Amino acid sequence: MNAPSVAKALARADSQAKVVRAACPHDCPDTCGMLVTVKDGVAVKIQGDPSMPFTEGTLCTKVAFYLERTYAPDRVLYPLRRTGPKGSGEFRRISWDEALDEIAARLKALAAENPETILPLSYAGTMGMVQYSSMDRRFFHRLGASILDRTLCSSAGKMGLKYTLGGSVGMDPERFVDSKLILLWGANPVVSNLHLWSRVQEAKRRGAKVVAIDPYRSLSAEKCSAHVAPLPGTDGALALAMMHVLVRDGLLDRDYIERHTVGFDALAERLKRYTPEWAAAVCDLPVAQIEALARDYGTLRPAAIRLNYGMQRHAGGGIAARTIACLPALVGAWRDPAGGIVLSTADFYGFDHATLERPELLGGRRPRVVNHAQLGDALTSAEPPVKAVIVYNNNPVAVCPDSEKVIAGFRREDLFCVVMDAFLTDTADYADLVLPATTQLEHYDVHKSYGHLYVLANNPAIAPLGESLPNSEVFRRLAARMGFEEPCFRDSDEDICRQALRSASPRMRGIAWEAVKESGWQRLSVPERFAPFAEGGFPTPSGKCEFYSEAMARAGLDPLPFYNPPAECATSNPALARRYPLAFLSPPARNFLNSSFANLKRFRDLEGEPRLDMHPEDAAARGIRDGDRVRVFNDRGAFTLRARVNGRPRRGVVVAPSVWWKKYSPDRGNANNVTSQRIADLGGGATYYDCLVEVERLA
Ligand SMILES: Nc1nc2c(c(=O)[nH]1)N[C@H]1C(S)=C(S)[C@@H](COP(=O)(O)OP(=O)(O)OC[C@H]3O[C@@H](n4cnc5c(=O)[nH]c(N)nc54)[C@H](O)[C@@H]3O)O[C@H]1N2
Ligand SMILES: Nc1nc2c(c(=O)[nH]1)N[C@H]1C(S)=C(S)[C@@H](COP(=O)(O)OP(=O)(O)OC[C@H]3O[C@@H](n4cnc5c(=O)[nH]c(N)nc54)[C@H](O)[C@@H]3O)O[C@H]1N2
Ligand SMILES: [Mo]
Repeated sequence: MNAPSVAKALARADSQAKVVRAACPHDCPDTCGMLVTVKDGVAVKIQGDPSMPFTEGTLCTKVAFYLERTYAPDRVLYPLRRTGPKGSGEFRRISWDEALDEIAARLKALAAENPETILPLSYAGTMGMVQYSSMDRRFFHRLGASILDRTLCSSAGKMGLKYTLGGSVGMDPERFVDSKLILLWGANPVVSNLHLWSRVQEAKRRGAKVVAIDPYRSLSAEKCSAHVAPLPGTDGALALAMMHVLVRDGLLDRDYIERHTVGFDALAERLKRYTPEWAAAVCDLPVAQIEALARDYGTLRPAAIRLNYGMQRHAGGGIAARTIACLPALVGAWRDPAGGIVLSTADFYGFDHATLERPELLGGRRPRVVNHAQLGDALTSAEPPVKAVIVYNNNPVAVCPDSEKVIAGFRREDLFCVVMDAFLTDTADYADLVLPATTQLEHYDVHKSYGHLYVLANNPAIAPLGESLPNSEVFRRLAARMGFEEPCFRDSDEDICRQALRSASPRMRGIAWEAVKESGWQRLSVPERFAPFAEGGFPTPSGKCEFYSEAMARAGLDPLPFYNPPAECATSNPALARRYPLAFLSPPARNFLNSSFANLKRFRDLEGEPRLDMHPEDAAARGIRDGDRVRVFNDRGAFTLRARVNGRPRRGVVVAPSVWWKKYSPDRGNANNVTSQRIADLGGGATYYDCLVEVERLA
């Protein structure tokens, strides 16, 4: 064909193509609107929805290639039964009937004895309400299975904010464009919150000062106006000293404090001991830097804080998040839509979780609760033992801390293990049965976000590949086999979408499934220039920002902010720190999404290989040169990677961007071979970044 006729043919084909409105399912604050072009039943193009105000037509480097994930050659397309030993990854194809019959029979037998021996293992592989937490929750509630406390990511900080602000609420991320001071506190938006980063850059162009607070010179920190690099886990001390300066120098909004906060006098008294000199020693920062940061925070208006979860993955992470969340009320930053703090916006939504999950199906039973961050212990020493796990939306062998224990659990011959996934993950290798899961292009869902204020719909663009099924359908079919007769087990996915949005919350006014499905997205019913707490109205018991928390006092906790140090550091545990002097961080890698995408060659090639960023002095002291193979180790385990002596981490800190699959890593190890199962001070949260190690050069 000549050029004009090719163009004509394409135009004809284009006219037959349809465009489907979808939502990115990944565990990321941006929850993007997507447009999927489908021709002859095949998805041929994916793009950011240009009409969606937060997405603005752009997708990240990962999801822009989501079609490669959906059509990946290593997709699991049929139910599989393991043929080799646990961990071998050897399987043969079986039918759905064979798989489901066997699962139902095994679960029935266990439930007849004690349903608590059954444990669901799911996390955030997809964030859609249907595939994340609906039919599955109903199923396990009805069964009376052990309850999983999903603490891997955000529980500590979430709890800290709840005590202080009343929930996962905060400033509208879209308003960062108008801020004059932005603190990126334990946040690396270039990597993990791209559409906030574009707002931060715009603010910077308009003259804002942007400060990164991070022990690591991240891709974001290197583009900021200033970089403050405290020791990991010392953020609470830094915030206390900033507050000390604000009070000492009278850089306060007395009127806001008077009207919208509780406990200022007690806080001011408490702060006397937290001088900049004290914090300088704790954080290993110059006193002048702390003074300057506090002065900027007390004088530049409006001031916005983007707090992210990195800083709360420490033993003191909950209290640290609570402490930082006190800052905006002291200076009245909440008065302006472009001032305040945001860790998560999730609690602005009023989705009907009770209807989605049906806790009443427990029928008065109160099954034991298993902390996800302590899965290794649960699988190796819980009483009664865990005898069956159903894994979906989760890759625990790669992502849970203290992997050697986790793997010891998954290796147990007497553990019945089902993994539902689109890929043969590190965890799937230990499964007795693997069930093929659909990707986001193949099922319905409805989404909220923890980084903006829109509801999104996901319409299926294509039919399920192979014999893959949505999670909801697997649990629907299992429920039928188990003889669960409650009508909720027959709800369709669209029924569930409808139920999710049925809500009395005023912010959900005018939002219904049929409309969102059509438009793809809808903003919560809040003003465009939303200043949620300009006039107070915090969702705390007092309705105010609680410097003093009565609820904490009642729970036996210190009701005022205080410094809660990491468990693994020189002051908390000097003997450990002598053996393992380096603080180990394993934050998100740019081209992976937790462990998702890490099986796909494109993204592994972009990341290169597992690497350890080091400070030159720490490297030199160990005879390590750039490019050397090194071993990271502590009492919990060890793994191997390539040293990059690039000065990105501050002295005393080493950083391994994560989460790599073990089977694609040297010696089949990753960061979680050294992380611990210790939980944080609040919310039972995981403490991945509270971890001391030593590093040695490999010959
Ligand atoms: N590309 C990509 N995007 C992601 C993810 C991913 O894996 N890849 N993960 C998603 C998920 S699940 C989440 S929860 C979110 C947010 O995920 P977070 O884990 O909050 O990640 P980041 O925003 O990258 O911020 C982490 C930064 O915190 C720093 N940090 C670590 N410890 C401390 C500390 O003690 N104090 C301070 N001040 N800083 C510290 C790290 O050096 C790092 O630069 O990102 C999501 N987005
Ligand atoms: N060392 C270290 N460990 C970490 C972190 C860290 O920073 N450092 N980050 C932690 C954080 S913040 C988080 S949130 C957790 C994340 O832990 P997880 O939520 O387990 O996230 P992923 O590793 O992405 O694994 C999700 C799996 O779900 C699958 N999946 C996706 N969609 C579906 C679906 O519709 N159905 C089914 N059945 N499966 C699906 C994906 O293919 C993938 O294998 O990891 C934690 N682990
Ligand atoms: Mo997370």
